[in-house]
Amino acid sequence: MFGSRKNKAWNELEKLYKKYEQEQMKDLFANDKKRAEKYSVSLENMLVDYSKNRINDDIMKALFALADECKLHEKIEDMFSGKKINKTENRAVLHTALRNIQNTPVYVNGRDVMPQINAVLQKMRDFSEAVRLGKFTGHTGKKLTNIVNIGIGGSDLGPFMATEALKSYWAKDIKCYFISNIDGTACAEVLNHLNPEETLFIVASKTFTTIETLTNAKTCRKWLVDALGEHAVAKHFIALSTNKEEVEKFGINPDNMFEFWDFVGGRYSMWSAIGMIICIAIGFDNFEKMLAGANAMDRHFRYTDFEHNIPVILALIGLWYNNFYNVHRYCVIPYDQYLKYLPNYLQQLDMESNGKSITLDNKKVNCATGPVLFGGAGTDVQHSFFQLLHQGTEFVPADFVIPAISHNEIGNHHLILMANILAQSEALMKGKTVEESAEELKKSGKSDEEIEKLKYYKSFSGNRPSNTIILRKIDPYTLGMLVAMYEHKVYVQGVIWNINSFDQFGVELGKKLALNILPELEGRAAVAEHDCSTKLLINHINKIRK
Ligand code: G6Q
Repeated sequence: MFGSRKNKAWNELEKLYKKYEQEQMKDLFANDKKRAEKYSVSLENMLVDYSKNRINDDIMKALFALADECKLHEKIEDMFSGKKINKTENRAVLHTALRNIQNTPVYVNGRDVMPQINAVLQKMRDFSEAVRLGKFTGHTGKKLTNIVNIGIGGSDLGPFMATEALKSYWAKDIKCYFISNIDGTACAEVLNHLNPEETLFIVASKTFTTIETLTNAKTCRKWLVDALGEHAVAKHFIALSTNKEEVEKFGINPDNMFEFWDFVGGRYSMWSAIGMIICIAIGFDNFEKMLAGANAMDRHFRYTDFEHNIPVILALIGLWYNNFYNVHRYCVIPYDQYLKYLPNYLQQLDMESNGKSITLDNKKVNCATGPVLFGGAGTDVQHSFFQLLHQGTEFVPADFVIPAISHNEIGNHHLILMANILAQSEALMKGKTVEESAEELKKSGKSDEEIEKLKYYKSFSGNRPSNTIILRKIDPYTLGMLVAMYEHKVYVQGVIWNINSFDQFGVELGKKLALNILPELEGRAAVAEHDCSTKLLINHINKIRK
């Protein structure tokens, strides 16, 4: 039994796909000098140009009709107002309340959540300022200048991406480190460089039961205790969690715990206490600016009609390729070194949220859901996977993101960077015909024979879509806007596919199986019944390690 969307607008879009599939973007541009104006939208200093997509008015109209038929307005309201839209876990989804700077009440189970959110924000302000000012010191009285976030998944990727993105706002004497992987190398490589007297460990775990984080935290704790003694723990360890009991069991004083709640999903949690390392690095005032930027995007998303709504437009265009062109992949290319971890962050946000096959009505989906997302910083990636973007057999929709002003305006670096991003999206859209390629070869003095040999290799099909997102500068406010834009885009797609974007049971299966295999590797249990491949691999590893 299938249960996703195959409604009137969907059928209309299927027809439009057949009708317009061969349409060339370069013709659309040639025939409409105002196309870019028509298909671009802005919010404050952010401009989103979506004109280089395989769309026209009929298609956009049908996409907006699809959003209407899926009751998107209502679903947006459901999220903001605290309805339990995470149905499989019976939870509200309120990352937007974490940045609700208007402080309007938001109710969960009849209780306004804003007072508790504000109280934790105040506690975060006090603590981060105390660390930055050297008022909260280490056990031996030294300033805590090495800040280590121990967390994984949602408790790592957001804070890591944002802290790196805002590096030019870091306090001069503070350095930030991240330990996520259970691989001992992750711990060793960070601890090797640090002086325990100056190191603060932030154990970031919503559940406080995640094996990677707890194992890493125990290793760091031992490292600290070996150097400074048991009493030092209170001055060098804090916890960010929803689970007070487990935090206490681990030996962290509840006074050093910063709380958040089950209505904050892991991958949506960098706005909560999970953002502590961001606060310490850039200061609470800047952290608040990041919240304000996200809030500006929240209000835009909630109150703007779909025709001018950035997350809605991006979601619908993504869906157009995913479900009608059957292109189940897309890439995000930030042209800014500080944003280099944005694709890693978005991989989790998008793929963990929408990599689902069962609808909210408990049926199997009847259309493709979340696409594969990849990316990397431009121009680096132009010299790796862009070959496939330009000349591979299938197109990959791309988001190009760039600030107009760099934090490091050295010589003409930034102008070259911007020239590249613009050239790439133009080249992908226009392509180069075989005739143009032959003409170019002729002009460069090639013989007829050489032209024949090379003209196909040097031609480009073009008609490859992209969005270009221009920001003013990567500052905390702008970063907040950008991340919230992607969060909402993912939600819109989830609504249309009728899936729950807020659970992640797929991630949990592997965690459980690993717990069964661990004793077999430790020699505490005989190798049990597995498939013969897993058994062979376990036996082989055990033999080598003997
Ligand atoms: C995110 C997921 C997942 C989670 C990690 C860490 O949405 O739930 O990535 O963040 O598994 O979980 P803890 O924060 O509970 O350690």
